[in-house]
Amino acid sequence: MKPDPAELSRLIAQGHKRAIARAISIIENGHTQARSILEALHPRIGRAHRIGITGPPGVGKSTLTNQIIKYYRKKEISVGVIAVDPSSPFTGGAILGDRVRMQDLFTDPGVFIRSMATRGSLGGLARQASEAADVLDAAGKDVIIMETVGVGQVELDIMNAADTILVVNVPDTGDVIQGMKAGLMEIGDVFIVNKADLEGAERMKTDIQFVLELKGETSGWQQQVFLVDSRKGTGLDDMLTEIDRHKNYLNDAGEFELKRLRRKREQVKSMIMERLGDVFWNKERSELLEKLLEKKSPVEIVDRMLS
Ligand SMILES: Nc1nc2c(ncn2[C@@H]2O[C@H](COP(=O)(O)OP(=O)(O)OP(=O)(O)O)[C@@H](O)[C@H]2O)c(=O)[nH]1
Ligand SMILES: [Mg+2]
Repeated sequence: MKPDPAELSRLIAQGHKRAIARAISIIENGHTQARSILEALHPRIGRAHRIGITGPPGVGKSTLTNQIIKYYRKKEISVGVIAVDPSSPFTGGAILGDRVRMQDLFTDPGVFIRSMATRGSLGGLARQASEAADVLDAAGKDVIIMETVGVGQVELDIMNAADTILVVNVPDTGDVIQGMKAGLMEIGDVFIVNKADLEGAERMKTDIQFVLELKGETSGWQQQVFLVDSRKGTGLDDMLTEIDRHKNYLNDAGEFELKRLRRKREQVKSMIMERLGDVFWNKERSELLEKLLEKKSPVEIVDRMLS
């Protein structure tokens, strides 16, 4: 059955869980239908506060996400979660563990949790995750959490879709400078040393603070480090207050709007690339490519095909 984009969008706007799931699957599978759905949803996109959570594997991002969801739900703020795992070609694995832990939240109509994994090319994943967040935004979720594991380029791209970025570390993450090299120090708005119950947490906090001070303040926002025990829930209040404070800062500084425009700009560019590709690769050109492959270098083929 082909869902009618208009009907699907209507259901999404009502927060219908199955319709949301359906739309995200369509986006994930790269169907051209995704275009009409996103187009129909467009007037409703742009309200949500998008929080990105990133950091090395196993630092407690999902446990923290769980706590953040509970905090917002107590305030009757609705939450959407997208857990992205760029390293796994299948949906499941580590995220299945998250699902079990988050089980009590699945029945809450104010919460929607979805995991996304790469299907082949990593290139499309960041855009798909961003579009999935758009769907949740249109569905009326007040807060959208995007959790992604790792420290690579794809993760940084995914974090581009967030308004507020939390960078999570643990006492034994090792070299803070490593995280700095990976670009995490640059992108983080709020730094968290999770597993504060473990030895060396204070030290880790001081190390990160030191690096942040070295770097200096580059915008109007001074990043701070918070010690948290996500399992017991200690240290969460200060961190959550900081997240809200960052949201207010973005609003006051006009950055919320700038980020929204930046996302839109990237989306347009990406869509143009995609459509140009669709138009370009007709039957004739595809056949010509096959013919040239054996004899010519890539540059020669490109020059010939674009001439
Ligand atoms: N001691 C301690 N353990 C914690 C804390 N927070 C989370 N953990 C444990 O750390 C392990 C990993 O937690 P997750 O929340 O799955 O970590 P994650 O960063 O989401 O992991 P990936 O998504 O696989 O990268 C689990 O066994 C948690 O129970 C904490 O504050 N203290
Ligand atoms: Mg996780």
